[in-house]
Amino acid sequence: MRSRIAPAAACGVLAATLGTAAAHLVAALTSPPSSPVLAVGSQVIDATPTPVKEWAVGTFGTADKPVLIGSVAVVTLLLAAVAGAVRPRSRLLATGLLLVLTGLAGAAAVLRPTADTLAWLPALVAAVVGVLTLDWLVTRVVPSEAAHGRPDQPTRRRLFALGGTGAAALALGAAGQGLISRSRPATLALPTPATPLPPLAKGVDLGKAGIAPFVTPNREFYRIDTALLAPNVDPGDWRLTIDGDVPKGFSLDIDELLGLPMVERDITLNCVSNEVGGPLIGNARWLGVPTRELLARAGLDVDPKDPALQVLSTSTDGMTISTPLSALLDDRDALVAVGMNGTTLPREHGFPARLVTPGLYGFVGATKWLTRMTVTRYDAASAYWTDRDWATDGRVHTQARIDTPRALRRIAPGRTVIGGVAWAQRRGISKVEVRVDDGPWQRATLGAEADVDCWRQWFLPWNATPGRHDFVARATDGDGQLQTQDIEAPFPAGATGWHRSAVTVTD
Ligand SMILES: Nc1nc2c(c(=O)[nH]1)N[C@H]1C(S)=C(S)[C@@H](COP(=O)(O)O)O[C@H]1N2
Ligand SMILES: [Mo]
Repeated sequence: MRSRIAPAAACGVLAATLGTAAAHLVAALTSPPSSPVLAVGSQVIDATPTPVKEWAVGTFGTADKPVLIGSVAVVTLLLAAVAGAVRPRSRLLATGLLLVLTGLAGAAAVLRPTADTLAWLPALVAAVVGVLTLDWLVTRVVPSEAAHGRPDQPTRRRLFALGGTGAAALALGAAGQGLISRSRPATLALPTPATPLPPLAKGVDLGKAGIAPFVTPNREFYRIDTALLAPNVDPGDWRLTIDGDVPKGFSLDIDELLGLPMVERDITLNCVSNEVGGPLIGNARWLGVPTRELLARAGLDVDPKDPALQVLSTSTDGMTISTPLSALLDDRDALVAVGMNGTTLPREHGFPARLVTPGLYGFVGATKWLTRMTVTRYDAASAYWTDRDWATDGRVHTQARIDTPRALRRIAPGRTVIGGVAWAQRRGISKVEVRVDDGPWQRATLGAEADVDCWRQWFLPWNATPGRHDFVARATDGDGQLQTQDIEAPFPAGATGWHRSAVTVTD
């Protein structure tokens, strides 16, 4: 009896894998987010309690998504193994278990905020393929009980059935994934800005090795969002709607948006989940239309400073983000951006259009794949992160980060620099100080200021002597306010505290 359980469990795992792979391919052709993998993964993301999510982002960073999908896969395959293991005893029980699993995947897909009419189809495919494959595999692979009198397949045939199923799953899954991840070629011709920015002053980038470059290349720009699959928006189908408590709501297609006067702005964007010293920050030159202009066109006639008012923005993947209305109306030039460092927005960063709001963390001002901006009251509608207890006031805290020497590295003795970046969007940076070991605070040299909304590079020449050394850096903002030493975790309003680092100098 014992010898039947392992092969039967293997049949369960392979049947579920083939079913899931077939469903992934069907989803790629009909409704990609409804793939069982993506739909279940997205539901898990939305249902994950904030502390667990923070732990995952803190521990795995941008790899949080592969880790999530891997965990969901492990749980699913364990249950599939159970379904396989009981199959020789009870076909009803095994089939029932597979139907429950695929039924949950179907429910996950249908309940997504962006579900379309075919959302149920991939799960149905998974169910049919999974059940039929399990039936087929079990008769070929699992030794029969003597009473049944069926001659067993030779081992070679059994392995062939299992291997063939695995190979078919791999092929279908890879085909589906290939189709899903293939981006539409960006066919947007970016307009030239009506108000261009001059090229960056040379002094903004000090050119010191190891310090984050002043302009973050698009491919290195951090990516944070809840989308397992970055939406692949067809600009031809895309519209931006401005509505809510405005007299003249309107909507624009992509050509109309691109036809509006565009401005360029250098803005540093960072994530509220960034730990002190963390990597979730980047600086880019954005091209877009000031939100102020779009809201004015809607005939907005409210007190522009009323703190009870928000713009609830919505993305094509169903994300909702609350931004204070005042931040989208004042002179900071929050943008509906279509360009990033001279190209259209990369798919991962919100193609074809996103919000960028200087001075606010991304979760309250940087909606990607933007499609709707609704003027409303904070007490009338709540956004995704608000529902998960994050702060509504997402103003960026002043921070200095030590980029070089890299923490915990061994370096050679001699003349080097301690350096990094510091930011306090809207206020600017006036000073960065560094303390080595128990020495005095020393004032670092700053890169030129491009804009109060951009980070500044800084460095301090340092003669590295053998031994272990500790560094602390702290910034003072443009209003003369020293960065707080109080240590706060990212949740709920952004991390604070001074960045500390250490290296060992060896001779
Ligand atoms: N549609 C959508 N937009 C989003 C998010 C999201 O999850 N979905 N995350 C926000 C958060 S938390 C941040 S920090 C920024 C990150 O933008 P980036 O990935 O381009 O760096 O996007 C914001 N916009
Ligand atoms: Mo974020």
